[in-house]
This record gives sequence, C-alpha cells and structure tokens, in this order.
Amino acid sequence: MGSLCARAALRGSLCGAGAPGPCLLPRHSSGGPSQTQERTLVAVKPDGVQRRLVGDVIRRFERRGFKLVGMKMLQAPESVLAQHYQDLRREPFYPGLVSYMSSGPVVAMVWQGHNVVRTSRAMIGDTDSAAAAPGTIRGDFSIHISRSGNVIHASDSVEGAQREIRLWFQSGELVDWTDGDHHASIPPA
Ligand code: IDP
Ligand code: MG
Repeated sequence: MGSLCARAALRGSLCGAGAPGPCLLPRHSSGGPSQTQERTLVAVKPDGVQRRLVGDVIRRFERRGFKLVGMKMLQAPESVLAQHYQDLRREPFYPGLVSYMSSGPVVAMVWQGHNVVRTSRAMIGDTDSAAAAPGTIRGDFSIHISRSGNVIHASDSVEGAQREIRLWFQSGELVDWTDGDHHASIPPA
C-alpha cells in the first residue's frame, strides 16, 4: 500500500528538461493539496563503502519509493570537503572529520521525492551513533560518531541540499527520467 502511494506520488514528477540541477518542484495533484518534489544529497562515507553497505543504503531508499537521479563514486577532494563542512571548520573534531572523509572513496547520490530531505534524515538516524534508533542506517550499522565512522551523510535542509548537490555534482551528471512500464517492479516495502 505504502509503495503504491509512493509510486503515485512520484509519477509525472520531473525537473524541467535542461534544468537537471537541484530543484524544488511544484507538483499538481488531481484535486488534492499541491505537493513538492525535493532532491537531497546522500553520501555513503568511506567506512560505509569499506563495509559493503552501499547496496543496503540504495535498497532502503528505493524501497521507500525515492528516485535515484544521480550517483558516483569518488575520492572526495579536500576542497569539496572544506566547503561541504564549512560550518564545522572551527570544531575541534574538524581535522579528524576531513581525514576520515578522505580515508577512502565515498558514494555520492542524489535522491528525489516528496519530503526526501526530512525523510532521509529520519532514515539515517541521529548524528551520534549511540543515540541513533535501531532501524535507522546509523542505528543499525554504526557504534561511534567518529572512531569507526557514522556510515552516511544526508543533507539537513532543502537549502543545504541544493548547495550540496551543486557542490558534489555537475548539472549534466543528474538525470531526469520518467517511470515507464517497469514501474510496478518496485518491491513492496
Ligand atoms: P550530520 O552528519 O548528522 O548532519 P553534523 O553535525 O552536520 O551531523 O556533522 C557532520 C559530521 O561531522 C558527522 O556526521 C560526523 O561524521 C562528524 N561529527 C559531528 N559531530 C562530531 C563530534 O562531536 N565528534 C566527532 N565527529 C563529529
Ligand atoms: Mg550535517
């Protein structure tokens, strides 16, 4: 049932052609309140990649009904990390954070869907692994905020997501695609 609703919510919801960058999309439903389609940046951090958790992360977002519109593996340049974590640069843990994020490749993704920013934050769980609820990604896979890593990043606001997507992806690396006949193959949640 939930997946049916998610599929219905995604149908016909696209960024404008030629404008594949970050966007907040108005969507007009038939008779109901207008909804919005958001995009957010999700990144599996080096510990998550090394622990083979990329597939599990993708599976969780797909089963929730979100649409993958961009994905790449990369060794994050320090310049990107410096901008990504600019608000944390005065924190005592900042050097360790940059070193952790540089310790191996990350898998950066852009996911699209209704309220994807807020929902993805709920799905990844609390920043502090010890406080992350079981069932969340951090709550299932991480035990320490910094020592072994907290597995995943997700943007924490719509504005932050737009900034982060611009930072990590060229506009041409994002793909607008439409659900076709194979849409029903989304597995039930
Ligand atoms: P978030 O990742 O849940 O959005 P932020 O506060 O934005 O949390 O922090 C970014 C990242 O910085 C965290 O995911 C974690 O890797 C690291 N971090 C945050 N606070 C601490 C800390 O107190 N000690 C060590 N690392 C931290
Ligand atoms: Mg954050």
